[in-house]
Amino acid sequence: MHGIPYMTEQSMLTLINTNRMVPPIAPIGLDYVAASVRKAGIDVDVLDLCLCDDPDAALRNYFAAHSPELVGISFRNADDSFWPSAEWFVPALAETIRNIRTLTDAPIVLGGVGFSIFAERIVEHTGADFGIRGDGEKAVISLLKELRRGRGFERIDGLIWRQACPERSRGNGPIRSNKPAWPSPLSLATNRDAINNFAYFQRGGQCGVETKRGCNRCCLYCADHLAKGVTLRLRDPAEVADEVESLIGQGVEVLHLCDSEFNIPREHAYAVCEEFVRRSLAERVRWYAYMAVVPFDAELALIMSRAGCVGVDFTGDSACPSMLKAYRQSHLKEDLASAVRLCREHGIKVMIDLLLGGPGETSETVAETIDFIKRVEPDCAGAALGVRIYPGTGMADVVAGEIPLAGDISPRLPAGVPRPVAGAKAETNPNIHRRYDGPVDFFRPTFYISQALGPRPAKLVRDLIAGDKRFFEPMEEILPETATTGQSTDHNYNDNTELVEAIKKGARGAYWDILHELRSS
Ligand code: B12
Repeated sequence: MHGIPYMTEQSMLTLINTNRMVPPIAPIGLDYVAASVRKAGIDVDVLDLCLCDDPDAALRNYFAAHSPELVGISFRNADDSFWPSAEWFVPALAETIRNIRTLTDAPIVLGGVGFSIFAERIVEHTGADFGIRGDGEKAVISLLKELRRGRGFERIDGLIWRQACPERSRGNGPIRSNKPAWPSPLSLATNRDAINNFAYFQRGGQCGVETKRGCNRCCLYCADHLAKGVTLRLRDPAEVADEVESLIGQGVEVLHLCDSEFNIPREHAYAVCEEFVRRSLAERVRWYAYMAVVPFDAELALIMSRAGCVGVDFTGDSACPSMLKAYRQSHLKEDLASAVRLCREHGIKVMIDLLLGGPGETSETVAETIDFIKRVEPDCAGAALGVRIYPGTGMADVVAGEIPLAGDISPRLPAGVPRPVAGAKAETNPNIHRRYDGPVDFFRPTFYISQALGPRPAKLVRDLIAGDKRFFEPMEEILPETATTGQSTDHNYNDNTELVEAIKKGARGAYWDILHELRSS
């Protein structure tokens, strides 16, 4: 628990961070939610299981001394979204909830990005009483009020709840789901003192800040609209800078922005940087961002570097025109080259994230991408293989065979590869990769790898990379004939001990930057 010692007998809300993946990432969502609840005059405790050596003991000790009215659990990653590891975290969440049920009678509400993507399914699967899809700051306050007063759950934005069943104390009827509100403009507390951010900086190498929420793009595979909404909800740049100063005051020297794409919209990114420059923040903090390849220009690159930006991870996806079209990206391969050049000119390190294996990918399109990336020379490139198929995304539609692809991919498939058939069953779809049996269920880690890449797609990609150290390569699937015990070569940050050790020895920064330094030295 952070900040509040074991003194209060009665807290109104207890927030629990369940994400124990290492290197650890600070539960920024809980920080914002706790601040908002406190501002409303409601007592709140934060029990951070990530910073506890023994989470079971921490839970036991905490609930032996406290009787909250509501327990809120943050669930950031439903799975690691990485093939071939495909680790699913929902069973562990269900286990934690079962454990908490033995310690308290308080109702349990879930929230977080991973939760929001699969909200109803997770409530159903784990037996939680409630969930909040989307922003938690206001919704959780409304839930506390309704629990005390009218139980008018249909009034709470984004709430997933079980309709009451008269004969049972807990609502056990059908699961109901309210629409999230996506508040705009977005204003958040800036104190960031509900969790121990400095401990995360020491163990995780960086901390996070949001400059906005939501994304108005419609990339084929992306699930952001489910958790953050489709409208851009901007924060006042001065508020963002205040928050950065709070984190600096806590000893944090490196940040990773938590926007899906910092440069959308460009004007807002520019305004945030201007405010950072006005306050000379670059002298005290350096930061990294995820960005779209466009819009990006010399003026933005210049102000970003003056504002303290030291590294950008671009959503490149591919450098092959037909794949960029299939993924519904608005950039061209030439834009990738320009983005890398601009970063170089302004002293910003650059990573390009690739997404290989999507609908229509062939060995030729992969070769075209890898060859182009080699020529434009970013500091590094993440060659992720396999697209996580999320429900409610274009990928799910593609698999269901319900809508045609943006680009007509069929003619590109080599002879002998079956064409996607409208209405074809997912179970017989040869592009689907998963590690579970039974019906295909996108709730569980399910990936798309174009079967045109053959029986050993990871080997194909690795062969094309041909040992170029700038690339994070996909690990080969662990098949008996291909199993290796060698060191990881990918950029999966799920329980990445290589990173943990480097951070222990003093490395700080975005994980790709730390890994790149390690692997190139
Ligand atoms: C930035 C980011 C990163 C950065 C983090 C940098 C940092 N210092 O924080 C880096 C690059 C390190 C990273 C790593 C990973 N990430 Co990431 N990341 C993101 C990103 C873009 C933002 C997350 C974030 O901080 N949002 C801001 C906070 C404030 O929002 P929030 O957590 O949702 O909280 C709000 C609500 O959810 C709610 N809420 C939160 N908790 C609670 C609790 C209660 C009780 C309530 C009521 C409400 C509530 O209220 C909050 C405020 O409104 C998201 C995508 C996105 N747009 O969200 C992916 C995302 C979360 N990451 C994802 C993944 C998979 C990972 C990795 C596992 C990848 C990997 N295999 O290496 C690792 C995990 C690292 C770890 N240790 O946990 C996935 C998760 C998908 C899934 N299947 O669950 C996402 C959604 C991206 C994606 N679509 O693939 N990530």
